[in-house]
Amino acid sequence: MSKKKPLSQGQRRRMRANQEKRLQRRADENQAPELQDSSLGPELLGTVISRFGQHADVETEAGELVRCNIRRNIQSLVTGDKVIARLALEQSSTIAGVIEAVHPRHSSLSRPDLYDGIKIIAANIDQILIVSSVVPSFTTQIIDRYLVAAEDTGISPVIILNKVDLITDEEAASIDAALARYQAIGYSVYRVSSKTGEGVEQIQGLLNDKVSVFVGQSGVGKSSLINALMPDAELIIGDVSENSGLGQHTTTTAKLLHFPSGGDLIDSPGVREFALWHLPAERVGWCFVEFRDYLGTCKFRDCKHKTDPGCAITQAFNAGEISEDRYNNYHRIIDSLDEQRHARHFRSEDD
Ligand SMILES: Nc1nc2c(ncn2[C@@H]2O[C@H](COP(=O)(O)OP(=O)(O)OP(=O)(O)O)[C@@H](O)[C@H]2O)c(=O)[nH]1
Ligand SMILES: [Mg+2]
Ligand SMILES: [Zn+2]
Repeated sequence: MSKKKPLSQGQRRRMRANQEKRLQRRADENQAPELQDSSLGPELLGTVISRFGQHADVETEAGELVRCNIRRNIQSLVTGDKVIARLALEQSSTIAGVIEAVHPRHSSLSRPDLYDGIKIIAANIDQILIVSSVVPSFTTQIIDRYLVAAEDTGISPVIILNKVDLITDEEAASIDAALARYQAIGYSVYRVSSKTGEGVEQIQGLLNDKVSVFVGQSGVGKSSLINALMPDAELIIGDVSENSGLGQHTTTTAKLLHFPSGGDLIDSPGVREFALWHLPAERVGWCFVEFRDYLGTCKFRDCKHKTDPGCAITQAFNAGEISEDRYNNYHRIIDSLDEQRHARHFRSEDD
């Protein structure tokens, strides 16, 4: 196997820009005939199941799945969006309709991306299932980042540890301790194995009548878990690379599936890092739920909750009321906000 030299940021950016141009050109070519009003039927209500560039698969209220073009005036369209669509009266290509408008969202989960700005992962969701596992690696840092995002949007989170069949005796104690810390601050934690089926039934009970999005690092087994919950889903699952130990980014676009006993599941592509620089530092502090009682009681209003004198958060940490792991992860997030904002700033000046 040949080792490729990693691309520089500039190279990646140029590749990406070219790719986007190509995609846009293709979309423009594709769009022509379907957009004429006379060839379209009446307005229908639908749900976006998946989005692919300039197209989206929409499920109509009648349960029909149609691939649609997206009107150019639509700024943002993601899985879970409720839309108004019109179907082509005569189907001349694989594109069977047009999305005309998007209904307001009651919720959305988003993350900032260095290249694309704020990226919305899915819309109209009721519950975020944060999936983690020992393979590729168990890390509370990414769990805490997702918890912050969930608290910020007000969508209730649940923590799921998948692949419990792979936990070694050496790892067990520290993982149990980490999960117990989350339970102590009020989060629900579930342990499952999509391979052996252990714990899967308990997850089933969480999903009825809700729209749940599965998020987490690539390779933790989000798609595998959905397959275990819904054998008909037949989602493609990937390998965890033996070289890098990381997931292969198998799922490339979010997809909505209907759960047999009511409720919807959204599988989402794994991330390597979940950035939060769209949030002000103060908001991040508020999103650490166990900090809330102390916020506003520090001596200085602009307290960084670190070495500042009279810091109520640091006092609570020293008194053992805030865990070291959460305290450290909070500061990691705060430090990264500055770095990532700087990187983005640097990038836009550079363009
Ligand atoms: N041993 C074991 N392996 C599992 C389990 N669940 C998933 N895997 C394996 O983990 C690998 C990754 O699974 P995926 O379901 O593709 O992971 P994902 O989170 O959807 O990854 P992305 O789509 O890249 O975000 C596959 O090789 C699965 O077979 C489990 O409970 N136990
Ligand atoms: Mg997947
Ligand atoms: Zn403070």
